[in-house]
Amino acid sequence: MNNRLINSAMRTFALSAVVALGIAGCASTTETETTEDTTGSSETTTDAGESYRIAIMPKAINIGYFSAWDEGAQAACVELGATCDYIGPNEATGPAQVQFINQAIQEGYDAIVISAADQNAIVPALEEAIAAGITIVTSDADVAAESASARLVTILPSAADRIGTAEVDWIAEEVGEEGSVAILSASATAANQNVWIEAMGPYLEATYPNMSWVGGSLESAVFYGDDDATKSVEQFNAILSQYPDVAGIIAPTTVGVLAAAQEKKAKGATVAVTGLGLPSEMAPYIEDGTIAKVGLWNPIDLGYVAVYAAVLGMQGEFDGSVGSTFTAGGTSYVVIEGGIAYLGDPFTFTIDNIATFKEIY
Ligand code: RAM
Repeated sequence: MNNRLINSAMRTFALSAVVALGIAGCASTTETETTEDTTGSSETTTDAGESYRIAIMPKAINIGYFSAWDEGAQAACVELGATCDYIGPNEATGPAQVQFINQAIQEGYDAIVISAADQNAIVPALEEAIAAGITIVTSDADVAAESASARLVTILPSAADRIGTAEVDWIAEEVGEEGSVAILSASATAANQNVWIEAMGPYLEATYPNMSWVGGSLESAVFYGDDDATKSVEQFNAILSQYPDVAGIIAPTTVGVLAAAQEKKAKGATVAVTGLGLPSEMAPYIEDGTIAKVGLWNPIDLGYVAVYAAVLGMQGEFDGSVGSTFTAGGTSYVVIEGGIAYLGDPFTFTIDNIATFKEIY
């Protein structure tokens, strides 16, 4: 079976899993704006009585992680009767995303749910969208903290320090708490990558006295693969040639960790690799022992919750202010300082549970 078929089979499985878990049916806050059709499904509508049109915008459209994120978004859209289009660039950059934000403005979308490829470059375009009456929710990767007013709320997996420090623990376990470590990141412009990496620096230094960053500092240890498979392989090889003694590589990106696993296997390299990996993509490398452990939250849930926040925001049920709450899939989310709602800590995947997780996302 090729990747496309595998992915599509998984999407079907995961969607039924989401529904089976009882996440459906939570549009109860929509009394004045919800209509029941004869099939019993709910539809949320604009003032003009049309269903909401939402652009679901990944960093880049060809990344498996975002297909899963979109799957959750689409499940929420079905429940809420919204019309959702998955649109975005082929490369994970701010300028490439701006073209799609502008397109969404021109086409009159009601909301954009977006993972920001660039925490700054997309902000003016988001502000134009807001001026045009479009509701913005960031999800997965936010805009810069000082630009928080460019979105209603951000839906993130969990606190940056929890994600960053967990990855340091995973690599420490793999290398026996000894040796130097490099980071194969997605991009210097992505807020999620930056906040996780910032949290890794002091934690490794404080917790593992016999470990260090390659080149002697956190800054020198970070290589960027731009969430592009080819460039990530190049950067993996650049790490090995620049630092032949490197003990471990943390790749906090599904694209980077997959590229690193593939290249590690192809080369027979001994460097330990961990990071944030999609279980369906990483399974072959966990099953054959190339990789011992990676982790990730459920991107399906992340997309699902973000669409709920956007629709409830448009309906005036939720204003994104600190302390405000909203419900999605039977779970209540509270907005904390910075306009952030968190989903939950990452799961970890090893040979003991990969067979189950790879079927879900
Ligand atoms: C990649 C993207 C995404 C990140 C995951 C872990 O797919 O960079 O933003 O959250 O990895």
